[in-house]
Amino acid sequence: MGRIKTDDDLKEAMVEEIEGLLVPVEKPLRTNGPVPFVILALGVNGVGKTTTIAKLAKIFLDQDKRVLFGACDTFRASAIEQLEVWGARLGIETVKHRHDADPAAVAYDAAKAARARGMDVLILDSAGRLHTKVNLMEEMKKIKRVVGKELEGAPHETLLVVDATNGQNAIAQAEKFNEALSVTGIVITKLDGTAKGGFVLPIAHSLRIPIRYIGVGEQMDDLIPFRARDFAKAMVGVE
Ligand SMILES: Nc1nc2c(ncn2[C@@H]2O[C@H](COP(=O)(O)OP(=O)(O)O)[C@@H](O)[C@H]2O)c(=O)[nH]1
Ligand SMILES: [Mg+2]
Repeated sequence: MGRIKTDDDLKEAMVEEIEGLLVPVEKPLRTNGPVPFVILALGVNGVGKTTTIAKLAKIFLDQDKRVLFGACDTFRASAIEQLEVWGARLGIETVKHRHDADPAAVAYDAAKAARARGMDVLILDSAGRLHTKVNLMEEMKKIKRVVGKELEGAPHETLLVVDATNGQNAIAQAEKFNEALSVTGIVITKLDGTAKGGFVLPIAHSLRIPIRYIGVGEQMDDLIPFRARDFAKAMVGVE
């Protein structure tokens, strides 16, 4: 500790300490490989799944990839519509069924369509309601099984979306979803507000799930790759 003489020294030491904890989970999402590459977005209601899907799609479109959406949140009619609206803005088609349809059936059709139409990336939205009759985790497992049968190795990314403003609750969500569904990547949304995202430290330390992106707003371009050093600096509050 001899080298810490000023506030700035202390802050830099803290940044380095936190950065060291976060570096192991700084693993960018790579969608090159399996075609179509299938991403299943998971997370409880309101965390920002659908918005994040649109932002991700924008990133892939900018890489000249062909993207398809699957509207597997059939629980609310408005959820299907919301995804379609984003799709229309981006020029992306959405495979959908009726409201209340079996989400796995939508996933199946979307997987088939993605292959038939030569898509590079298929992104599946999903419902996030907990505590209802149909067990959410079982429903998500069924989606995974169905797409896995249709496309080898799919879903290639089981992406959990958590909301930074949920703090400790986000840790519980990560544990629960990971236990049931083997999460392969995390997106942390709403870091444009006052939330500092301190909850990622235990996630990084004990779950060791890669953090792919962070959401910093409600618009299409507000998704940036997770960088351990930048995140640590924001947590400590240094430029
Ligand atoms: N400020 C902010 N709002 C976000 C962010 N991501 C999503 N939202 C907002 O959070 C709300 C819920 O998003 P939505 O995508 O519908 O969540 P879902 O229920 O998980 O699909 C919407 O009002 C979004 O605009 C973010 O990174 N920052
Ligand atoms: Mg949604």
